[in-house]
Amino acid sequence: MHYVLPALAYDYDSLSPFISSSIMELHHKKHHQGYVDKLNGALVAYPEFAAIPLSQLLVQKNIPDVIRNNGGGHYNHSLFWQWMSPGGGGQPGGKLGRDIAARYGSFQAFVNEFSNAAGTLFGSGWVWLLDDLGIVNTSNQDTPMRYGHGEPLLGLDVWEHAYYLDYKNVRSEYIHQWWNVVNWDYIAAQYDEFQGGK
Ligand code: MN3
Repeated sequence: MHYVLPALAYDYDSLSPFISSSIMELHHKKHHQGYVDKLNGALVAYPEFAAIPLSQLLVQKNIPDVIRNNGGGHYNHSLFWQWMSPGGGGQPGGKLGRDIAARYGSFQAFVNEFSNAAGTLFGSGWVWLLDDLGIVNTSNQDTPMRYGHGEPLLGLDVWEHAYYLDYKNVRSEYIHQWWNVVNWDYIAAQYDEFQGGK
C-alpha cells in the first residue's frame, strides 16, 4: 500500500484570518507530506504491515514507533483537514446539536470543556470529540482508537506547528479562533452516519 497526501477541499488562504495561508501550506505540504513519506518509507522495511488498513494497523500494540507516529500523523491530519471549512464555525444542528447540549448542558459548555482539554494538554498531541461525545486527549500522533475509544467526530491538533507562526506561544488564542473554522455540517452528517451504523 502506498499512501498519498490528500488534496484539500479549500485553498490554503481560505481559513484566514483564523489560520493563515502560511500555516496551512506548511502544515499540509511539509508536515503532513513528511508523515506520508516516512510512513511509506517505513512500510518498505516492514512489508508485513503494508496491506493492513491504517485504522486497523494503528491500534496494534506491536507496531514500530516509526509506523505508529507517521501512520498516526497521516491518519489524523487526513481527518483534520475535513473538520475545517471556510464556511465553518457556529454550532451544529440536528441530532448532534441536541445531543451535545444534552450531554454538556449547552454548546458553550462543551466548547469550554474541549478548549480546556486542548489548553492544558502537555507537549504535543490532539484533543478529540469521540463518537460517544466524550472528550479525550492523546499524545503525539496517537489515535483515540489505540486506547479503546471509538472513532473521533472532531479533533484539534495542538502541536506547536499547527499555530506557532500565527499565535506564537499563545495556544489559548489559537484554540479560541479555531472554532470559527470548524466544519459542523460535515461533522453532524458524520455523527448521523455513525449513529445509523449502530
Ligand atoms: Mn499537525
